[in-house]
This record gives sequence, C-alpha cells and structure tokens, in this order.
Amino acid sequence: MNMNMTKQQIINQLIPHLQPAKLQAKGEADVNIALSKYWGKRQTELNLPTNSSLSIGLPGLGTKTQLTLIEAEHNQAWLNNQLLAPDNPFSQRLDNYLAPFQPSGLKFKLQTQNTVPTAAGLASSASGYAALALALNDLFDWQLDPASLSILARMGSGSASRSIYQGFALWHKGEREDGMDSVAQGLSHTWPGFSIGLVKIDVNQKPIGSTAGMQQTVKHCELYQAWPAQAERQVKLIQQAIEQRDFTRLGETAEHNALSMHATMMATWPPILYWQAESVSAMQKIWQLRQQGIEVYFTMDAGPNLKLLFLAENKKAIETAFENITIIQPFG
Ligand code: 2P0
Repeated sequence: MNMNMTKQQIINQLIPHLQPAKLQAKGEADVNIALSKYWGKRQTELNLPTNSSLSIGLPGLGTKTQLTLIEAEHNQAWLNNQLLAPDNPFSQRLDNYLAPFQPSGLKFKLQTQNTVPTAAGLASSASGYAALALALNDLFDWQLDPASLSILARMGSGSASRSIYQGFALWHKGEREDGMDSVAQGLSHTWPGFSIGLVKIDVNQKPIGSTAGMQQTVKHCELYQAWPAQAERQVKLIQQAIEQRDFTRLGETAEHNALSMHATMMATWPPILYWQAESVSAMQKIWQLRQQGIEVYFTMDAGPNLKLLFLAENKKAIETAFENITIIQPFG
C-alpha cells in the first residue's frame, strides 16, 4: 500500500461523500503561536508529529479563504488578490492537498486573503490550511466535527490542526499509523490579561522553511533524541499552568521549550540558525527586564522574530521597552 493510497483512505473515512453542495464556500481561521512546539514528524505524508504541542490563537490575525468550483484547465490559487503561476510551490502544495476532493470536470478557484499584516512576521500555513479545511467542509456540506476538521487541516500543514480552534489548543501527537488520534482539541480555559507581543526583527524569506528544517533536524541532529520526551513533559506543564493560571510556570516553560527547539536546530548538520543578531539583543533585553522585576518571557518559531508573553499589568513597561511592538490579548 503506498502513502497516497493511505491518505485517500483516511479521507474516505473522514468525509461522508464527494458531492459539492454549492459552487462557492468560505472558511476563516486565526494563526496560532505554539507555547510548546511541534518540531519533527514521524510520518511526512500525513504530517504526524513526533511530539504533542500546545498553542494560543491570535484572534483577528489569520486567513480568509473563498473556494469556488470553476470550469478551467487548472486550479487557480489567488493569494492576496494575486493569481499565482501553476508551477509556484504554493500552488503546487495546494493542488496536492486538493486532489482527493476534486469533483470530476471541475477545478478549484481558491482566493485566500491573509489578515496577518506581512509586517508582523507570522507564518500563515496554519491559518491557511485550517481556513481551507473549513471552506471544503462548507462547500461539500459535510458538517464535520472539530476533531475531524483538525485532522483534515493537519494533512495540509501540521500546525493547522491547532488553528481550527480559538484560544488554547492542544495537539495530541497520537500513536496510530493512520493518524486518526493525531488531533487537536480546544481547551476551554480563558485568561483575561494574557498578552502576546509580536516583536518584528526581519520578515524576509527565511533560509530554510520549517517543513524541510524539521526533517533535517530529525535526520541529522543527535541532540534531537532528547526532544520528544522533553516536549511531551512541557506540554503537560503548560496545560497545568493554564488550568491554575500560573503565569511564571507557563512563561518559564514556554521560553525553555523554544530555546530547546532552537538548540536542536543549531546542533543539526548542516546547521539551522533562524536567529539574527537583533534576535539575541531582544532576548537579552527580556532577561534584563525580568531581573528588574517585569515578568516577560519569549517564544520563537522558525524565524528571527520574537513573541513576548506577559500579563496586562506589564503592558506599559513592555511598550516602552519595545518600539513598534504589536500586542494581542486573546481573551481581552
Ligand atoms: C509550531 N512550527 O509548533 C512549530 C514551531 C515552527 C516552529 O508548526 O510541514 O508549517 O506544514 O507540518 O506546520 C511550523 O510547521 O509544518 C510549525 P508542516 P508547519 O508552531
């Protein structure tokens, strides 16, 4: 049985039918920031991770997608009102994702609008594939539950499994080969005053994308062997911290988790280093602020930008320390 066959079989299990209910549909999803990261796949075709992860959604920052069935030769992918060439890697990844759903004789026109300001330096594959899974669910009127939508989104991009939810989301790594238990759940806890600060260092193209970066780490980093168990433990610690509203535990664990993930990247050969000199300066500034009694932590993804974690009582101090910071309070 080849991998494509497996993917098709999983889709057959998930969705009730392949008859479109209408010609046009919509989906919308927010980006999410992992407080305990997804880094490494145990299976690439289905995006099955080596470890669980836990994230917070950023309301209002994400993707709006419109899906239309058209008579044409190729699928059409429009990104922020620009038609992409069929051989563009973004279009090809979409074609590959949409192939199992293609109604005979029709093509998909996908119009995707990112509501993340490009200047914020946030990745959009998470919100993009979550929005697309929601649009497909609408187009075919499958009426899938959130867990099935999370699996569908995860097959587009791992982190998209978490963007099906708002607020905190926990993506269970799962054990099964078919990935039916590798699914995110929304956590019901809220946390008024919980704040995320986006510190932009550089928003240009990164040296290596996260899909390739994590594969390289899994294959060529000895330190990576320690990662899955640590990440699993840290997901649990962060979940407890959310339940108990223990900000110190949450911040310390999230920062330690991010630095550990980046340590595995640096210990890969050839090395992967997403940081720039300004990233390190910002980290040092955060450590100084903590010494001065201002409780702020950071996390970082596959790029040079920092995401600060703090509580509303420190908002003014953070705004003073970081010019041009974008602050989001997911729960108001
Ligand atoms: C995360 N990242 O948990 C981690 C932290 C980047 C660093 O999820 O290959 O774009 O599409 O499954 O989801 C980025 O990985 O990778 C990511 P694919 P994805 O947010």
